Amino acid sequence: MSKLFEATTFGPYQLQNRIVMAPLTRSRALDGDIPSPLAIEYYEQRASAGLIIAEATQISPQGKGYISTPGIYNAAQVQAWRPITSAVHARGGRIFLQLWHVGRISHSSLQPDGALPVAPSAIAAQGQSYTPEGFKPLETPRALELAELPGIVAQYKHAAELAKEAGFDGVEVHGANGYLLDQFLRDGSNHRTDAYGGSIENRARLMLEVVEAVVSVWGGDKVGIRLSPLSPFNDIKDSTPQATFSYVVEQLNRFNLLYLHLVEGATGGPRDVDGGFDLSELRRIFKGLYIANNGYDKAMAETAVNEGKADLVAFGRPFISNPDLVHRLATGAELAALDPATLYGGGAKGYTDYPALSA
Ligand code: 8OZ
Repeated sequence: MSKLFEATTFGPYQLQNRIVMAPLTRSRALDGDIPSPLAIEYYEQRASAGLIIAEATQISPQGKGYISTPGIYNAAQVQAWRPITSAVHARGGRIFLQLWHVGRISHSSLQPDGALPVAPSAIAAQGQSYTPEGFKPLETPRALELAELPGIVAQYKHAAELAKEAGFDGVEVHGANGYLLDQFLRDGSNHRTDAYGGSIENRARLMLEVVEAVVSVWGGDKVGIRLSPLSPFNDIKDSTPQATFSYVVEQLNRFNLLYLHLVEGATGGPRDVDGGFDLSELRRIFKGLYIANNGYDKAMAETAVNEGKADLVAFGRPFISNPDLVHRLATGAELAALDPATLYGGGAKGYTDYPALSA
């Protein structure tokens, strides 16, 4: 057997294997951004992953951008997350929570008091928002005031504290896929002229302050970050991605983070995207563990781990339709196809009813 299936040390934890369940938005949360009770069984079924990174979870009502995504900003949400983390632990698994603020990838119909979504600058992303009234174009967001930024950092810190109360083993800062922290980082979406815009140092400031705040709650050895340097997802653009991301990753070393998790291509799309970008440079700079993601199959994952190109490999979509993905990969069993119609929203169908082979 290859290293992929062997137990491994992960900061203070021992994982069953090097296979990670990637964070996956499934849009089954209840009113009040309460995780669905179905999520207990859903995550429990997938607990043979070495690590589960639970779905992107908004740190505040303002951080929400899609219907039926869960939150981690109040006591009712903590109560609903607890049986989820317990169920995973009872199966010998580990589970982190992904902390999320969507920034401009939202719509006033999803925001408190119908306010505009917030962002570094009043620049709309091209795209659609799935609102309670169906698809609508993304709106031009309101640029956050300088005086509001400490409040954003405080939202992340509060969410990190609640994630601890909810029994998670750690947290992942969602710095990827064109959401708020990525919007600040990139010069396509950040035209600010204050200390949070302009130079790469300034554009990276909010992300680094957020990481510092989250690390103050958890310690660096229980915090990871996800970045997507090559992904055009959510209309994100940067004129100098190599310089931007090399700087950020070098600065992240200050916090002795547990891991860096990269989407190695277009989110949910091809690995092979143009950009003249050398991802291995980021690997070289970063001092913690590396989780590789995007379009891996068994052979690619084994090669990456055996050659030391990745410490762990995160699988997304294959985990949706294969709750026992680790077993299937280990034995070479066929993988079940997923039903795109039940990806987002609804109930148990396409969520907890994909069978394991051994069932
Ligand atoms: C797909 C649909 C909705 C959200 C991400 C949280 O890209 C997401 C997401 C993906 O990180």
